[in-house]
Amino acid sequence: MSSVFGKQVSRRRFVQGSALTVAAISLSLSPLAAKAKRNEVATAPRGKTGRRETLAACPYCGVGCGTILHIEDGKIVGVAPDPKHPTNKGLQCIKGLTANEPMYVDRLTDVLVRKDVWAEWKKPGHGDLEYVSRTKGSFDDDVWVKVPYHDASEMVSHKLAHLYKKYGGNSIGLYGSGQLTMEGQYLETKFMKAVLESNTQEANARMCMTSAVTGYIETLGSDTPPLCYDDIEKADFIVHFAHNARESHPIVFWRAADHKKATDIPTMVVDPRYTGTAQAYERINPANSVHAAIEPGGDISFLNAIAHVILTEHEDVVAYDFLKKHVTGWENYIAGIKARYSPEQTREATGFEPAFVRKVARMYADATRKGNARGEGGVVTIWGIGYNQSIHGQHRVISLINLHLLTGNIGRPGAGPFSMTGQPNAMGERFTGGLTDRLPFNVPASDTRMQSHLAKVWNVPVQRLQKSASSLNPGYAVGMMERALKGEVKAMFFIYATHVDLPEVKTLVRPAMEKSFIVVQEIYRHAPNNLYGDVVFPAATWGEVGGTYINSERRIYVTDGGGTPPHPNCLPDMDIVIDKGKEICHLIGLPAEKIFPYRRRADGTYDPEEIFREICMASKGSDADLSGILEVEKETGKSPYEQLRELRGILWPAPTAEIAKKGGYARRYMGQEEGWKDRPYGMFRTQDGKAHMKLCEQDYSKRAAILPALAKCGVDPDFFLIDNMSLLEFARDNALTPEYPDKEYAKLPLEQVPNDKYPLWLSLGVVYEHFHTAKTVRSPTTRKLVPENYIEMHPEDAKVYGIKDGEWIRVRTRRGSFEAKVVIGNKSKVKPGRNLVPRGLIFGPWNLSVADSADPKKNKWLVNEATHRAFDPVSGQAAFKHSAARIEKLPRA
Ligand SMILES: Nc1nc2c(c(=O)[nH]1)N[C@H]1C(S)=C(S)[C@@H](COP(=O)(O)OP(=O)(O)OC[C@H]3O[C@@H](n4cnc5c(=O)[nH]c(N)nc54)[C@H](O)[C@@H]3O)O[C@H]1N2
Ligand SMILES: Nc1nc2c(c(=O)[nH]1)N[C@H]1C(S)=C(S)[C@@H](COP(=O)(O)OP(=O)(O)OC[C@H]3O[C@@H](n4cnc5c(=O)[nH]c(N)nc54)[C@H](O)[C@@H]3O)O[C@H]1N2
Ligand code: SF4
Ligand SMILES: [Mo]
Repeated sequence: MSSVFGKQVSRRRFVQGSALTVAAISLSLSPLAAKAKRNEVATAPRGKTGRRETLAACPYCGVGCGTILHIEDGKIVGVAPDPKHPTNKGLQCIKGLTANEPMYVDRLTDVLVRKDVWAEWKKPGHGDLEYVSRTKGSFDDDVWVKVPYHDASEMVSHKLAHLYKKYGGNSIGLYGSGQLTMEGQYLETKFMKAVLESNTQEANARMCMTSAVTGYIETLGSDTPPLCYDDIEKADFIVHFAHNARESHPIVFWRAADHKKATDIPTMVVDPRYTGTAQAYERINPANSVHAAIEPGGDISFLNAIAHVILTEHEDVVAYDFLKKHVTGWENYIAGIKARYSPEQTREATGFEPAFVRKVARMYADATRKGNARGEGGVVTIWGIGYNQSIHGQHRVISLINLHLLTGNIGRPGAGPFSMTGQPNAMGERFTGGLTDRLPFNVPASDTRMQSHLAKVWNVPVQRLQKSASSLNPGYAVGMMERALKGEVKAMFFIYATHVDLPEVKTLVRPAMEKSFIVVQEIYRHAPNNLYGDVVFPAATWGEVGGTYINSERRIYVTDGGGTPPHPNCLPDMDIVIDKGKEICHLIGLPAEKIFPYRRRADGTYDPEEIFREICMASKGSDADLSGILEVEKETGKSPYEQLRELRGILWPAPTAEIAKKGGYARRYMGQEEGWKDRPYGMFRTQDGKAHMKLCEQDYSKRAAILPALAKCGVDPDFFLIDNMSLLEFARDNALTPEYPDKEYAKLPLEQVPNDKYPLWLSLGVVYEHFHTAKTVRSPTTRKLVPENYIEMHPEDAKVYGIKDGEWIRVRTRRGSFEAKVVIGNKSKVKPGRNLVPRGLIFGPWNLSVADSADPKKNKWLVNEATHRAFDPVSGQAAFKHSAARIEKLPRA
């Protein structure tokens, strides 16, 4: 792939080249891929070799590619794209195609308990039930004892039941995952909110998507991307905000690039970096491809300025009729935009010349006119997670949706605001209520109707859900760590999520984990969570366990586990949660068998499809109604998973049999859910049925007022953001970032920069070849392609600093530092050398954080030592893109 990526490939051949390369890889990986191309998928064993094929969703990004697993004697020997799957149509990227490789290295097969924790438990009366290990920070063999699963599980349940009784369930936290199956996530919510009465339930989705979640809810009333991938091919203008789609969501990018190539539509990439995404569009047609190289953090001003030009120069595309009928808040919005957001007024924040903003606004208006004329198409804005990861993330999302509402680019095919999901099932996490203050089926935990309904379905007194809903977890994921550091959170589960994904690993997260009782579910022996785990349970993983995922377009799809876990100790994550749930129910006097009424199968595991049926049943009547799937089962005898396989996924909601048979709803709002007679809302999902506009402001003039206080994070150990939420609100309301570089020092040689100055923007994100930090770095193919931590730097900056391509440097912020190899330009000898950064900004992947070694004594690439814990006060999302940094040369060559 890398030979195609970022190198000189003709415009014409680029898209074809990408596709052909992928097909070639898939064929070379597995001879059966050719078979798959002929649309034959057998799920039964094939021949004497015990070789068979099963269907699966890719375990990595939120595109949600359909794959076919080739399994031989219990081992997954190849992964091939599913040609029948409507998402990827027979294509996949290198990560998905090699997803089997990391299943067979460094696997954890023993249940591990820290020796001192086990010794304490073995004391008469079980000793101190609040004992936390003194050996944390190391995963050396000699600090552990191997314990039978049920003994370790019993100990954990006793300790948690003790904490529940003494401090209340809210003292127990959980950090879950958008990579876990929906069935597992749903059970976590039942376990945390109904059994433990805890609201301290968080997930890595908090670092990823929640600004999109709260932005959608605030404007449209529901956490729902209202469009689907097919709208890409109907759009007249595709815009990406903080989205390096070519690396992060390659199949979606390839679909958009194919569409551009076929129809010559204009595109815009709004990103401070000249990314591979922006470069590739330009290779297709430079005349209608815009790269808006925005000043970091200036997006709200840019969007407002586009609105200003539309209002003043293209008023014909302002959708006044639609606004009057279906939208509130637009008058105030328009008045504020006209008063404060002309291209001239926003020049400093965006870094753009007014003529450039006018050009872009004209493109937006022209596409809107085309869409209006056809009754289909217009503008599709896709935003990445770089966009959500901001202290004013929710306001960024609202501003983007404002522009769609203003111009009526919503509620019809081929137009709309499209939030890409990061992880394969981050939407499942949201759908099943896997976050603080949320319940399953897209409602807040305070929703009394859903509380009563779920209490009945789950066989728990409604008071338990009331209790968890009224318990507080201020600051969400970061807040959970601050509360743990203060001693309010006493225990935390880590399930399929690593703590190194959080900001301030060294100054916040690890100190918090040292103080708490940590229960880890993991697949790798040398995963960073094990360093701080008191107990570690080995899990079976993707390809070995069954269940469903929801991708970015709301498509629920099934993964059929077919591989054999490396050891009988490795249980599905879902099963470990059920076991804990039942044990704790017994200890605190709840009817375990009624709350978790699931039968074990012959092999001792639980059947995820049984949980999926419960989810469909419980969702009836909600915004996320899936009960049509059960009606189809009644009518036809086809099980829910069979339906998902046959249709290659169903887009939620699917409230009736007829709709479920059609594959669910591709689009939402403005009556697009045809045939849903009991639709529980009007044109939008808000109480009044209208979309809500709100002008979000950006004002840098006040930033000096709060920056000194925010600079205390990670430096002053007594400073907690959960006690200073008004600071975050102020920063949010003025669309600030947690810190700003001391730019006046950016063009000076390193030795002339005073020690307390941080002249550069530091931005951290993803690289194409790796998915997060655990699997692709263990996969030989992808590890070889990008083996080392790197940092992109502008050639002029490098010259001033006396740094050469390929040299190692240390990047330092006020809170911590990491090492990386410098990449200069597209011709760098460091792989991959794909994106170009502007002067004054350095960018690195977070994916290689523990690829050198997770052991703190050796680990030098841990980027989240340097990041800032500040988060959006409503969405809870941290600002991984906006730190201020300085650099130091290292002696290594
Ligand atoms: N290869 C690969 N793909 C992945 C993942 C992975 O680990 N590897 N992870 C998945 C997950 S969970 C996620 S969340 C997504 C992430 O996917 P993306 O959001 O596309 O990726 P990022 O690299 O985090 O950030 C996107 C861009 O935001 C830009 N940016 C930074 N600051 C600003 C700003 O102020 N304004 C604007 N407009 N742009 C800015 C950055 O320069 C960067 O190019 O990828 C998913 N897909
Ligand atoms: N600096 C910086 N930090 C970031 C980001 C960024 O852009 N910059 N992005 C953020 C975003 S968008 C996200 S989504 C998060 C993602 O963060 P995470 O999703 O937490 O990252 P992973 O590296 O995938 O960690 C998954 C963990 O689960 C383990 N695991 C793998 N398979 C299984 C399994 O089947 N069962 C169990 N129990 N465990 C398993 C892995 O070994 C690993 O330890 O990171 C966030 N952190
Ligand atoms: S990582 Fe994303 S784009 Fe690549 S194969 Fe998997 S789902 Fe598809
Ligand atoms: Mo993410």
